[in-house]
Amino acid sequence: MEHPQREAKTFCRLCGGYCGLSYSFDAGDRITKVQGDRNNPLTRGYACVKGLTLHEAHSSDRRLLWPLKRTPTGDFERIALNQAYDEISQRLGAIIAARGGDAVGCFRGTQSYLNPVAYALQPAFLSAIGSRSFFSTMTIDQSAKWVTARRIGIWDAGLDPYELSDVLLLVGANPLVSLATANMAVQNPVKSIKDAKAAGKTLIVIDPRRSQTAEFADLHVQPIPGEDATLLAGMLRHILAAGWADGDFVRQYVAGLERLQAAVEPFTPHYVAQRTGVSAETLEAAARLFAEPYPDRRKRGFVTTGTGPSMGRHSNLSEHLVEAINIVCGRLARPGDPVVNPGVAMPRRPRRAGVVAPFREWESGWQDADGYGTLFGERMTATLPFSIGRNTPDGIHALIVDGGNPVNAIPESARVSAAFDRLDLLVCIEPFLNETALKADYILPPRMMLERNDITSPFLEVIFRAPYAQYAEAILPEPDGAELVDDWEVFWEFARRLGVPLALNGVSLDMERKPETEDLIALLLEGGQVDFATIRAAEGGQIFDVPPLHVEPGDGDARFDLAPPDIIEELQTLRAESAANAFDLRFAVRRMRDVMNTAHHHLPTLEKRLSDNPLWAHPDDLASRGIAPGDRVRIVSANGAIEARAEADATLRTGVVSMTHGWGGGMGANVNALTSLGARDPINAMPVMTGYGVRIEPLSANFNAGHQAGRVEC
Ligand SMILES: Nc1nc2c(c(=O)[nH]1)N[C@H]1C(S)=C(S)[C@@H](COP(=O)(O)OP(=O)(O)OC[C@H]3O[C@@H](n4cnc5c(=O)[nH]c(N)nc54)[C@H](O)[C@@H]3O)O[C@H]1N2
Ligand SMILES: Nc1nc2c(c(=O)[nH]1)N[C@H]1C(S)=C(S)[C@@H](COP(=O)(O)OP(=O)(O)OC[C@H]3O[C@@H](n4cnc5c(=O)[nH]c(N)nc54)[C@H](O)[C@@H]3O)O[C@H]1N2
Ligand code: SF4
Ligand SMILES: [Mo]
Repeated sequence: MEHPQREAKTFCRLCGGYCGLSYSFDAGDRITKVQGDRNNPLTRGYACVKGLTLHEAHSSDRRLLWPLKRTPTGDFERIALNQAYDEISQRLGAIIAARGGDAVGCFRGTQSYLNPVAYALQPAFLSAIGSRSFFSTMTIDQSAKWVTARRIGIWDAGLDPYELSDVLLLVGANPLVSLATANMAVQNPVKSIKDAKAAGKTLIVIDPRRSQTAEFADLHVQPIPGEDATLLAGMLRHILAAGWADGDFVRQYVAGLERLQAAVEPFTPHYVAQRTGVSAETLEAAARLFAEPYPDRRKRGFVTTGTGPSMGRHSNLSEHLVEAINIVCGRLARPGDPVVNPGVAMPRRPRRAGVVAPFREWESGWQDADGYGTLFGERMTATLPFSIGRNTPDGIHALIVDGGNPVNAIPESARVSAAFDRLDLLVCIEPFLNETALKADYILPPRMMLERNDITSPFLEVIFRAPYAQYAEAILPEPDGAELVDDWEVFWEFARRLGVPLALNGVSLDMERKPETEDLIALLLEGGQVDFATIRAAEGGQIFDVPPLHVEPGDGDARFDLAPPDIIEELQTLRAESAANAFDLRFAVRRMRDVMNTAHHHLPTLEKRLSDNPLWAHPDDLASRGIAPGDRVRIVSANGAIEARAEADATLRTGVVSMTHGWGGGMGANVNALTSLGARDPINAMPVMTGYGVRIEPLSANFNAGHQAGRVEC
């Protein structure tokens, strides 16, 4: 037996699971074992295959190891890092001089969210050059939550604490796979959900598919995808009609309930059943389980959502109705409730049981040439393909992409791809030649996570249901001969050359001598509840002993606005529209456990497990079309067509097919060839990625011989 010579603890930062990892190395410093760290107090030994194969990404023979510059012939050639910084800065300077700061944009992809220093410096750099052109994946994800927070108002103390909840209603969220559901314990998802069940929590899941999470549900409601707004309107109607609202709460904190009640009135159980495929009895049962008060005490627990409703039509209306149900049922944290995570790295802040008044920044603030404004300081990602290259003040001419692959990820790939070709300058901070990097003028490959000193993000620490943080030192050396960057350093180098100052956490950075990452992390944590040295010393992560915090009574008389005119109007539109569909099937989004969006599909271990993204369909839907599992099929939407391998999935509702996004860069097919930027929401430009109509056609064996699923444009 080989005895490990070195053990090291770190954590995976691919997703918000933040799984603690434990690495063993032999005497030659080769990795001998990777496992979830059983001693990690929060993640308790869990890690998925993505985390357990992280090191393969670091040593991948596809990894880019030095800066690349596009040549006039379209190839890439190596360029020295400082030369790249000089050239890019010079070009950025010229674009800013000619067109103003807004012409330079930055796109934050998923792999820079959990890199806190880069996360902070991206917007800091943009504001230093006078640009408002900050884009992130949030606005092609669940920005309905942002729209709703602003439109309905925010309860400062948040939803009912998960720990005190009797009932959880999940709409289109699958934390067992995604580890991404707000306000819930998602670390070590199987253990967490079993703990929740053991604690007596009732789980209701609304999902067109019997998802891994729905397997644990007390009630699984299986609607037609894309109809969440209709279903939720029907549920709210039922709750109000049954008298299950929290009258005292509503009287004190709510405006507009009567108008909203009138507007949901036409969503009768019969109408909802016809349109969503959910029977009146099931809708009633779900509403009762969630909302009916106990005889002796208040029922607690909340509705929360994932990408299912946020990617369908009327996504902002769906989210509004979700929050309206929470508000009407009074499912918000009350004075005296514990704040289970008062924070570790961030300053202590009181939580108040009160409303932060609605505020429509997209109407009152800056707007682009199409009338789209900003949300929480960001422009809308699905406007990017329209703004790129145009000669209006909102035009984007240079873009820095950090840890993302927008050419694949933004709907309607053909339009997005053409737009990116119009950029004067595209810079990607990216370790692999993804579809976006292939269009870049410069690619700056980053140190990957196991090569960086890093901390669980202070900005996102609220996701932990305990005052937890972990710091990890780099555990792998950089590959021999590599010339890599720290994501944050790119922004510092540009700012220095452009002669603009950068600030972090209110402190001006030294723009002459480059700071160390450690210094910047320390700066981020200034004012936090636990000092950096203490967090750093707690190897392997710790739940810190911060003084308990409880929700305080609120002050002020702000109210939630349940019935703003645009919501009432959208309910009328929804009710009037025809659910008729030119296609016989509906497409549903879904994620796979083994891959994170577009990243890392080609790693050896993952490639052995998954070679493509299949088209999942109910066995009956395959059989009735003469398709056998394994056959290749063409999937056709109103906007395009792709090919894929059919796979039978009896967990799906019949009439629904499902496929995972993020593929198509050499393996599998990109579902964004099916989607469109045509119909986008007027506030957040959210396109439709679920619930749209498709048909599937068998492909003849002949036609298909030897094909990997490629993208086919219609
Ligand atoms: N049709 C459809 N489209 C969708 C979705 C959908 O459900 N359906 N989902 C949407 C959602 S929710 C999202 S969040 C977006 C995702 O959109 P993006 O964030 O644009 O896509 P990712 O694949 O997550 O991009 C991560 C990139 O980071 C790179 N990377 C890996 N490690 C590092 C690192 O250490 N440093 C840096 N700098 N980069 C690294 C990876 O190689 C990869 O290219 O896609 C959206 N698009
Ligand atoms: N393994 C893994 N984990 C991830 C990611 C990944 O790619 N892989 N991506 C990360 C990212 S970027 C994000 S945003 C989160 C997302 O986190 P989640 O939103 O939890 O993502 P999913 O696991 O796709 O769960 C969405 C569920 O919605 C259902 N659904 C589809 N259409 C509809 C609909 O119209 N209505 C309803 N009610 N349900 C519907 C699907 O069947 C699916 O079970 O996950 C993160 N975590
Ligand atoms: S990708 Fe897997 S291992 Fe990494 S944090 Fe997420 S769940 Fe954990
Ligand atoms: Mo996402």
